[in-house]
Amino acid sequence: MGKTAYIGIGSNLGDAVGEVKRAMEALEALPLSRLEASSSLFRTAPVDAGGDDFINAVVQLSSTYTAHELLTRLQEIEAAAGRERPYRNAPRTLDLDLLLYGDECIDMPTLQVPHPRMTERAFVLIPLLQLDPFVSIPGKGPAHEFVARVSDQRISKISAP
Ligand code: PH2
Ligand code: MG
Ligand code: MG
Repeated sequence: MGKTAYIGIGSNLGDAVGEVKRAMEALEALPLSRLEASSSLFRTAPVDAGGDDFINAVVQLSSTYTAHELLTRLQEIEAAAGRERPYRNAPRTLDLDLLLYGDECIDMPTLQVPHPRMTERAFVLIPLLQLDPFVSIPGKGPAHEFVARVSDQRISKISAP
């Protein structure tokens, strides 16, 4: 059923572990989607951002939403978690990013897929590759080819598997 979506989850404000786990439950509860897999939770150093370490994870959904509909659902879950946007890359209770949506390439002001910075971020690549070591990024190539370039970014697994 539907397209394979990968969603990046991040939090570095408040109960970050709890926020990420609750976000996974909210994503599991979405209609028109099925949660196929969840990565481990990782503790990661902030990249181009201030504040505390982040907790990051990636989930795989199978979804029959359009990409924009799914984006709206993600924004609703962020808002329900009390997400505020005082300035760019401010510490956040919850950030949900649509990383990949099947083989779609979307470049609109409201939505860019694949996520334009995902190949530069260990906190996206490492959990993503845990879910699918062979995943390919449309227009860019196999995700694993980018890992060596982010080896200076601190990331450590904090939960099973
Ligand atoms: N998100 C950002 C900017 N920097 N750094 C880490 N470690 N994790 C994130 O989720 C993150 C970030 C913008 O959304
Ligand atoms: Mg983000
Ligand atoms: Mg975001």
